[in-house]
Amino acid sequence: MLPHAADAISRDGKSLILAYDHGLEHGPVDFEPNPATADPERLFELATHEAVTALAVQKGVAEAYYPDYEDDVNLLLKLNGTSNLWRGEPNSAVNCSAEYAAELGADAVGFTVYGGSNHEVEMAEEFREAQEGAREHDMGVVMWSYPRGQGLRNDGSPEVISYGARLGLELGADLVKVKYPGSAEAMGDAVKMAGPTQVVMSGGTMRDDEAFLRNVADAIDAGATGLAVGRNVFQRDDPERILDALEAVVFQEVDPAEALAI
Ligand code: FBP
Repeated sequence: MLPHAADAISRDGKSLILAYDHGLEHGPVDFEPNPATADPERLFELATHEAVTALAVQKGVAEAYYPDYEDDVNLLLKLNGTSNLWRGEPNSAVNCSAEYAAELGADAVGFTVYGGSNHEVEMAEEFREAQEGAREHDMGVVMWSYPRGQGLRNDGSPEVISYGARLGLELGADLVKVKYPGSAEAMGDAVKMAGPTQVVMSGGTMRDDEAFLRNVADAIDAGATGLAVGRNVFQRDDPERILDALEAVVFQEVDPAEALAI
């Protein structure tokens, strides 16, 4: 297989990205189910689990904690992000440059694009700068492709999610992260639209272990290369257990019920 720009944050062509930008995007409320996870150190420790191929964080968290983990954790530095304290048409502030991400030791950069927002044009222009900066520094590019905003009636529909996956290819992402469109068939359509851009599903809120793993298994069967997950792992009382099961489902393609019994 030819090398892929996402290889630095993958294992055998698959990715399990632990997302931990929630302190910015949603605030402390996301740490309430498992208060220990307000401490970024807990997440860096979790990211040393063999299943995890990269940890996605914002600049400030990387500056403070990554120096102690650079040998054990692959860094996916999120370049934009905005708090929940602010209301308005979906948009995201660029908080970090690709150049500074490279200085911090990032293996890849992450960038949210809200296709369909009134701010889509400026976000695509900002993505261009991030993507080209990442290419100069040999870092992978992960797009959080979350179409939403005034122009969209149903941002969770399979058609819109496929369009979001396609934006990843068109704008030059190596990996595009989309919400699960509700079925393996719809995920297969999104994967087709993304072509060589790998598709990973987003984790969503915490719920039943087996139902969650079943969606992951269906997404993999449909051609997705893994997932980027936050709350569905770190909000659990025993996040290591679900990481063990995810490792079996994503990398060994073990059936979810069996993976939970390991
Ligand atoms: P989850 O797995 O917890 O859903 O996290 C994925 C993610 O993309 C995070 O990186 C981000 O903080 C959050 O979802 C944003 O979700 P939303 O924009 O839907 O509130």
